[in-house]
Amino acid sequence: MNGAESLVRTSLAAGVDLCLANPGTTEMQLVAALDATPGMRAVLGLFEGVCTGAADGYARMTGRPAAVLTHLGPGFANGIANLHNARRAASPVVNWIGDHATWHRGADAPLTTDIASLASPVSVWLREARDAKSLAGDGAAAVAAALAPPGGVATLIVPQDCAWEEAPGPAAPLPVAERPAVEDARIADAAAALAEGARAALFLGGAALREAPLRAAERIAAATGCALLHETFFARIERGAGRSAVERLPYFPEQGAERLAKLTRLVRVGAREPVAFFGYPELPSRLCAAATRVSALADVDEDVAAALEALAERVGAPARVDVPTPERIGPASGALSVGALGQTLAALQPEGAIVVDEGATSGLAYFAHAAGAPPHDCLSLTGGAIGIGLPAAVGAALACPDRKVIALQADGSGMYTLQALWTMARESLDVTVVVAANRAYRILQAELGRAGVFEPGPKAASLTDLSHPDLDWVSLANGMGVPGVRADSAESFADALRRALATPGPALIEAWLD
Ligand SMILES: Cc1ncc(C[n+]2csc(CCOP(=O)(O)OP(=O)(O)O)c2C)c(N)n1
Repeated sequence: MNGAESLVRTSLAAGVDLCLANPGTTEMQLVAALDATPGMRAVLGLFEGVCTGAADGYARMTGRPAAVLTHLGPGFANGIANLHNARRAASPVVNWIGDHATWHRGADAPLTTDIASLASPVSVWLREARDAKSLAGDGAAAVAAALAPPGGVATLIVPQDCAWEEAPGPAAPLPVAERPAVEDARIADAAAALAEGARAALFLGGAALREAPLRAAERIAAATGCALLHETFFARIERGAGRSAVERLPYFPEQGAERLAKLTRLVRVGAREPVAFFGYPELPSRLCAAATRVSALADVDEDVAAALEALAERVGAPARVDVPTPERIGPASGALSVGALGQTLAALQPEGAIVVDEGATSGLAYFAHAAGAPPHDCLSLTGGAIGIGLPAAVGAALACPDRKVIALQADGSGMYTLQALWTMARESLDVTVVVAANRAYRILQAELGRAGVFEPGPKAASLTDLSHPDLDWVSLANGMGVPGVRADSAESFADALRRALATPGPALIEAWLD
């Protein structure tokens, strides 16, 4: 077999059974190797950012990497923004980037690029294959590196001669590192911190936001009176009725700092210390007050779940606590406001839904309402690079074909990677897309105000407005094979949503906001 086939077979044996691809000439041997390897699924994305965002969504739901196949520096570069989000989500992803044959690089042909310099900022591991014989081993190392806690982006650059030359065969999978256990001193320190009661908080993120560790956190709170907060932008949280309703740290720095102001201790659990999303004049980067002592029970790459269990035991937590479920109110009526949209979506979403929230300013009301919705997962924008929502929904649907995926999608962000709709149609993915059509970069209009621009000039107004022409999401969806419908009242939105949720396959609702 050639090097390409040895790489693909090795990766499949190591648990990678999905390749999200946008290939070119330098990847033709790899493309053929996908066919030569039964069990490896290949899915085409019509823009590389769709492939990388889908790999992120897939990893968040499976804990396993997909392979992303892209074409030299320029193709790969189109996927970087969503790899940045994947990096922030600690999602395992394996990049295979095709490159010119080793001996052709010196010719400086048109697509020649310094791929490593593009890939290194988003990669925890980066290697350039040297020859066909070692390519399989490189592939095994890439998978192990992506899976090393807490998970990351591993990039393998594959010069085309390494793919086409003879290889000895696949390599064996490599062992994957375990999450290290937290030493006892940190459990003891956290227990001492929580003796401060309501003036202490557990700050939860990453692996702590799953059902079991959150339950342990609730037990700890019941025993100590500490507050429970979670990071504003999380990779994945398991929430809804019967599950812990931890409080989300507010986005704006003034509100975040105010929430944290009275704490004497903040104990991080799978989360980094909270900082302001942006720097503003007169505001500090850190959100915690200077007097607040910040410590770690467990860092993002450590065994967060076991640490919480050990802490629960240390503080004598009750064996179980019943968390009150917020009331689930019915669908809204009347005008289709952001609040009505969130209320209606939370009222109708089915049990087990995976909600990809890139709703931006239209997502906050939904998130509050959804605490009372049936148990579900919610994925958010971890790295601030907009354009993850629709691709991540593709990845989540590929990961979990038996669950309904709902993409709550702000219109401006959706336009970055709307090609994902085509992949939803082609792969018959069960995704209901709700486009929050406010026809503006609303958050930037708010940020203009924060910058002291209360009466934007014509240029500032035009650069934050999405009308003239209005986007027609129904036509955009239909043009990519996804049935689309517009709703302009709470009632018509509820009707459209009921229909979409009851019908398998992709559908798009353009929620024309007031
Ligand atoms: C890749 C990338 N490009 C640009 C930005 C800057 N940016 C942040 S929010 C935003 C507009 C968001 O508009 P929309 O998605 O419609 O949500 P809304 O604010 O209207 O709720 C832009 C352009 C960004 N965060 N990431």
